Amino acid sequence: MTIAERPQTGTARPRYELTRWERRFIGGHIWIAIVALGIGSVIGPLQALEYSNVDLYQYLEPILQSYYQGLTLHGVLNALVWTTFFIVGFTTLTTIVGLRRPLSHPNINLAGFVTMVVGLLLAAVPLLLDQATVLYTFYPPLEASWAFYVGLTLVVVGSWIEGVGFYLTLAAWRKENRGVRSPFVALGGVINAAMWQIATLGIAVEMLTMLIPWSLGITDATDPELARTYFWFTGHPLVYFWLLPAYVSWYGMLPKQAGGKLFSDSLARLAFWMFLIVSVPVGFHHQFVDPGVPQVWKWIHALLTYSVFFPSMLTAFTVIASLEYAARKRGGTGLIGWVRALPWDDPSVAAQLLAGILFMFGGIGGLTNASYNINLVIHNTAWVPGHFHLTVATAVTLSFIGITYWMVPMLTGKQLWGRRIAVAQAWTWFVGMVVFSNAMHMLGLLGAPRRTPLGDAPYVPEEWDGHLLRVSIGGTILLAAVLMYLLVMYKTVRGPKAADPADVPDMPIAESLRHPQLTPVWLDRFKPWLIAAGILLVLAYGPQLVDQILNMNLNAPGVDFEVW
Ligand code: HAS
Ligand code: CU
Repeated sequence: MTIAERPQTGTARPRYELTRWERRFIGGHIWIAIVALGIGSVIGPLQALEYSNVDLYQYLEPILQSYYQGLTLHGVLNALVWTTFFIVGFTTLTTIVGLRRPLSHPNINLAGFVTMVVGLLLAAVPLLLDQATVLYTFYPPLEASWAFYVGLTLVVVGSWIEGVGFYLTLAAWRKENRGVRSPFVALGGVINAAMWQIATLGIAVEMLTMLIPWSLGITDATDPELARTYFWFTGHPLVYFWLLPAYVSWYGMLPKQAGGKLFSDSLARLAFWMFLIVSVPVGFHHQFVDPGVPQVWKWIHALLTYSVFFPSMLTAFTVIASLEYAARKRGGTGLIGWVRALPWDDPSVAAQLLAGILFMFGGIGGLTNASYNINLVIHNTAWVPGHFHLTVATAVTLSFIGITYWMVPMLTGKQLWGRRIAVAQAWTWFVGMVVFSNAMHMLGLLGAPRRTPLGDAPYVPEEWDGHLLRVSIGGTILLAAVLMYLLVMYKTVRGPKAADPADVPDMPIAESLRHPQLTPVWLDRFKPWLIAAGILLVLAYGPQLVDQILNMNLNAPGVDFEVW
């Protein structure tokens, strides 16, 4: 048998049956994620309505003290909790089913999960008590209770521990399958876990050496500039930590769901390795206006940001080629007409296609942000939330929602409830986000600041009016989309078990057009990429970081929003 005739690793049938423990363990992550998304997203429209002077916060006073407490909960629950718990749960699934073997050290993964949950509970207390109203970036000198910092640190540490569980499982698989290329769906998640461990070193140092001692009163002032540098060391790659699981699905699953194959296994891997190398050393593109960072480092990071743009361009090309292949197989024709032949009636596919379409615009906005001189126009304006609602809140979140449309039925042994409502849910999200994010981008260009309840601000120029209203309308449409999603999930989980096990979806795994065994071996090895990542990181961050540490100025006392 030639290589090309061998069944592709990870795609072979029969279905890989998860144990009851595995289903419950993964399900635990996903359940927490969806609850966080549910609460976090319902708060979003409160902010959007504030833009047209509809103040619902006044009715929520005993629960939410202020716009900023709501904004903090919205950002933390959606951007940090929903994403992290979903990603770790999903990666557990792709590791197990992708490799067709159990976790090699399930107790390590369990310990990681428990640590994440303890951290979440600890952070939730001050968040709810209005003692951590510091927004999701928690920039000092805004100061939160120590429990918030310790809690978030534990969530990150827990995700590291689970990451170790993934490497050990992949290593065990490799030992059992010498010479065989690792299945892409499993490898992608493990590369993301490795990238995350490098990336979160920044926030770990920030927490341990600055924020935790400061919030405990061990030091009485802090250095906001150094804290920002540590934060963005992690904060930028954080966005790719969110994005890469969606890419695992777009490359490794969506082509199969659409009825086709992955156009190129090699390009998929190359994109992931590039993310491992260039995701981290670009953080200064969030600090273009920071006075404490010299211009030369800002230029270097601006240039490196263009290089991290590249693997997403590779992705656009490869994923769209895979989709075109699928659509033409289904009888689609025409230069663009083939798009209609994709299975738009499958909610999981529709959600991910719509997520991808909006990501094209989010990506263009990203390039705008990264351009040092143009960034000065949009920085700290409503443009920025416009950008990240296309990226994390659509490309990522709507893709994850699409994934849950097969994953939750798979984990619970049930059929998806309300397929048509789920399709409508994806479209509602899409429409709501088009209205919302376009208005936010426009407001940003007109100079409207971000993180500000604009409706009742004394200085609102007339030309903002229509856009402010569109923000509120978009937010309300999004609220409908969130509620539809929660309804579909609730009804699915509460529904009866599928009578025929064949009706329960399996994890879709796309075959590659060209056998993965023909993928060059250097695209299947961690070592060279990890070394390259380390070297680039030291070159791009080392000197400036050392300079800021040596010149540390602990001179900013803490403030909270009450004082503001
Ligand atoms: Fe960003 C600010 C630059 C991507 C998230 N970004 C943010 C913030 C967040 C965020 C949360 O350089 C705000 C942080 C804060 O609170 O201050 N961003 C970029 C660049 C990219 C980028 C260059 N961002 C993301 C992603 C995010 C995200 C992804 C979340 C997941 N961003 C910036 C900069 C700032 C910034 C500056 C600072 C702004 C400031 O001044 O504060 C690139 O990685 C984007 C590359 C993307 C593409 C698009 C490729 C298209 C694809 C779609 C294919 C289509 C399909 C569908 C599959 C090149 C892959 C086909 C469908 C059919 C029907 C056929
Ligand atoms: Cu960034």
